[in-house]
Amino acid sequence: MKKAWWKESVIYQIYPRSFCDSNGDGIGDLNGITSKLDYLKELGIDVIWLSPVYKSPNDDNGYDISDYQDIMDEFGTMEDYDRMLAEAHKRGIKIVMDLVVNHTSDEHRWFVESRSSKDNAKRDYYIWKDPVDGKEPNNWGSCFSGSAWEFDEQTGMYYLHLFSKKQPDLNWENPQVRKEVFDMMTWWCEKGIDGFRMDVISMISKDQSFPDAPLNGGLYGDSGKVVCNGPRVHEFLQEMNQKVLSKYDIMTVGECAGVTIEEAKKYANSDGKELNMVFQFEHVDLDMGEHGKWGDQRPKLSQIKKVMSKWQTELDEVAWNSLFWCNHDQPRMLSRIGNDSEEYRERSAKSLATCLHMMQGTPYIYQGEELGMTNAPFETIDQLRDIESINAYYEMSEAGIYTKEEMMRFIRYKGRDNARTPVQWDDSENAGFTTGTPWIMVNPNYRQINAKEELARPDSVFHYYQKLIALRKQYDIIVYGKYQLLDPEDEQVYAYIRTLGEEKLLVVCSFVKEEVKFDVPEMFAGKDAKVLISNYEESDVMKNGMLQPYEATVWILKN
Ligand code: TEU
Ligand code: CA
Repeated sequence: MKKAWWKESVIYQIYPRSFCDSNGDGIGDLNGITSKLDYLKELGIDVIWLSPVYKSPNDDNGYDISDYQDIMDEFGTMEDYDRMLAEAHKRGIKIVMDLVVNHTSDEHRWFVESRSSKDNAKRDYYIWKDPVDGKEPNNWGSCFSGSAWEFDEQTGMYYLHLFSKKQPDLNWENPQVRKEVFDMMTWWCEKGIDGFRMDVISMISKDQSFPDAPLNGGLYGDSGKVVCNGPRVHEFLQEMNQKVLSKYDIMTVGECAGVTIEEAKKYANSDGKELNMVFQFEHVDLDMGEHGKWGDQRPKLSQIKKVMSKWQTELDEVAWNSLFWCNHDQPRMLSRIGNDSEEYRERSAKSLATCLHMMQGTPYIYQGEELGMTNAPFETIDQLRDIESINAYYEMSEAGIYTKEEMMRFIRYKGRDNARTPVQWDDSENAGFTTGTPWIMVNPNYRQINAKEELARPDSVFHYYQKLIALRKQYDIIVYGKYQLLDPEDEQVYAYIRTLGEEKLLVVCSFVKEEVKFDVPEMFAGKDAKVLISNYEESDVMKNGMLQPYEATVWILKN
């Protein structure tokens, strides 16, 4: 397999609003990030993926961009940005920017012009349609509730917005739009950034017949089903690759909602014509309810294993996987499929981490995951900040699909704000995140769970992550080895083998609080396998085949 720096890197995602506030206004900012670079260096990560920091009216926390070449007021200035980039590079840390080009903000000057008249030169930068029988052009729903079409009085036409109505979709069919986007990307590359994470890049090419979408139990058509992996998406990405990406030594990861294995082999093919890797979402979409995202049924471990293993084996040698449990759109995995109780939180966090970080692909850590941060106990709707949760709460309850109480329960389990509570730095007021009033509540468990405490204790979750990251750099087998799942039907233990040449790795992670039996595979039984890492001081597995609660242990065997 071809080696590459981005295959051997560990990436850390920063959601700037919630990371660290340097000036007491309650909002995380760039200088806050700069002040924590030494912390990240100590953790050992190689790359930061920075969620959007561009100018934005913040309808969707920066994913609605009004100027791609300027910095959001609350986050600081371009000078602050340049300093952060330089300080990161000084420490050998790379920075990957979030590229949000499926849509802009409705306050972007392109849209302001586009909506001004039917014959404006930028009219065709966005997707405008006449009403059909006085109504929306088709049944598409927005990912943030309601119709995906907004009627604009001024010209009597609808524009498309797959997300909020303040996020109009760009018209990628227009070569001028593509040129603007590519020029903007080049500008950032010339500045010296190290790559792009591409927001909903699988949605940029729309079927020009704009067909209705299946209803799937919703009030509107499930537009995701018809806009993902559209007819020209690969053509557009190949053009982007030729005109921009191929000219720089950068990494790219496409956020590809609705991606299948077959599609991923195109997006992230090792021939390098499009992107380096994709984010797929099958493993975090297993707990979808009857009406899409909202529900609180935990997925079964066997389902998770099936999905993860499919991606591990099918992309092997053809494309490259990204590995993640958490991001700013997902609840904390520790609360979702792990155990966040006081008694088992740490073991469970380490078990989840081991399970993911020993796989083939590039691992992503979401801020606070390395501290074992958990979901937050949101009780009332006014504690929430996320447009997705707030809109869904009202839409679902008003339509009589779920009660408000049910929606609050689902939001507590799955809402995006779980990931967006401030990073817990220490046990002082507001977890040391800000000296002011935080823009979103701090998780009250910060007195127990915080970076200061984690850094001081050698057996903490933080130090465990540090070790996992270091191991990946020491052992090629962790990065490149072949993956083979053991016991697919077992609902308690996730175990697999990695192989590279003569070397073998055995990864065994318990997902339960009971002691459970594990059958050591023959190739390891009675052999002189060395423990690489474990969340217990001693493992009994090789002695009597018993796993302790949430035990995770990895053995290496060199023939
Ligand atoms: O997310 C795309 C996306 O598919 C989400 O709407 C996802 O379905 C949802 O968050 C799951 O709860 C990206 C960004 O990651 C997200 O933060 C933005 O809100 C969205 O695009 C629009 O830019
Ligand atoms: Ca601030």
